[in-house]
Amino acid sequence: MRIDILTLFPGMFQGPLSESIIQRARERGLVEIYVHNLRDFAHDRHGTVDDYPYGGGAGMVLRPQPLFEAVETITGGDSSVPIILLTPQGRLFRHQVAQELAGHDRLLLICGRYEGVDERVREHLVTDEISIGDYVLSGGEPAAVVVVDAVVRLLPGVLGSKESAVEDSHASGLLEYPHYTRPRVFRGWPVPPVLLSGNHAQIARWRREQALRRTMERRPDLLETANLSSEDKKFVERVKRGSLPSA
Ligand code: J9T
Repeated sequence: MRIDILTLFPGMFQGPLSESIIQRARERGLVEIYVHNLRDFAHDRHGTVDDYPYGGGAGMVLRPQPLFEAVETITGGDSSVPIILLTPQGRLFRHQVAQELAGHDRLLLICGRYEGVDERVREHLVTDEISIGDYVLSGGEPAAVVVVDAVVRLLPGVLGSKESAVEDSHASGLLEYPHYTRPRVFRGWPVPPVLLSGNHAQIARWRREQALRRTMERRPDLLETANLSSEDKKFVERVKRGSLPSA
């Protein structure tokens, strides 16, 4: 996959996209990431990319010209490349959206500024608008990093079998079960004995039940759309009726 990022602050990507799993994926040629400075597409010497809002008001608005020309140059007119604006007004970024984006050969992410982007960019240039949650950021850059990370880890070959994305929280539609490592007892707090039992069927069942309980408690909305077996559903009903002790 190739990902292009259009931003006024290329420096904000240097650290986050050059470490850990993303860096490893880049080194192995599984993803190419190019960060472009929007100012390079301005026409004047000062690299002006914003202007005052018509009708008045606070803040500046990103002008359409640099954005249109940058996108046209970067895509070379290929209309199959999704042009994604990161904005609090976009559709909510969830696992399903990450999966959908991971299915494309290329993505172009545009980082907007908090003040705004000329509406003609939304209407005639952008093909998708994504929000990473119900809060405002100073710019779309941190949101672009979130999208790149979530998408890259879904690309074939990026994760090894041990870190497989299939088992990730949200891939299953449920929150993850609790994890423990050594020591067996830390400051008097023991690891649940079932995990030391060596009984793999019992461990798998305990983990599933923990994931179900945790999702019920913290994100009951996820339970509505999760893929539940008839055994899962029976367990959820028993917990709801209070016929099981709390974990
Ligand atoms: C300027 O961009 C934002 O404030 C932004 C972008 C994507 N998601 C958000 N929740 C905010």
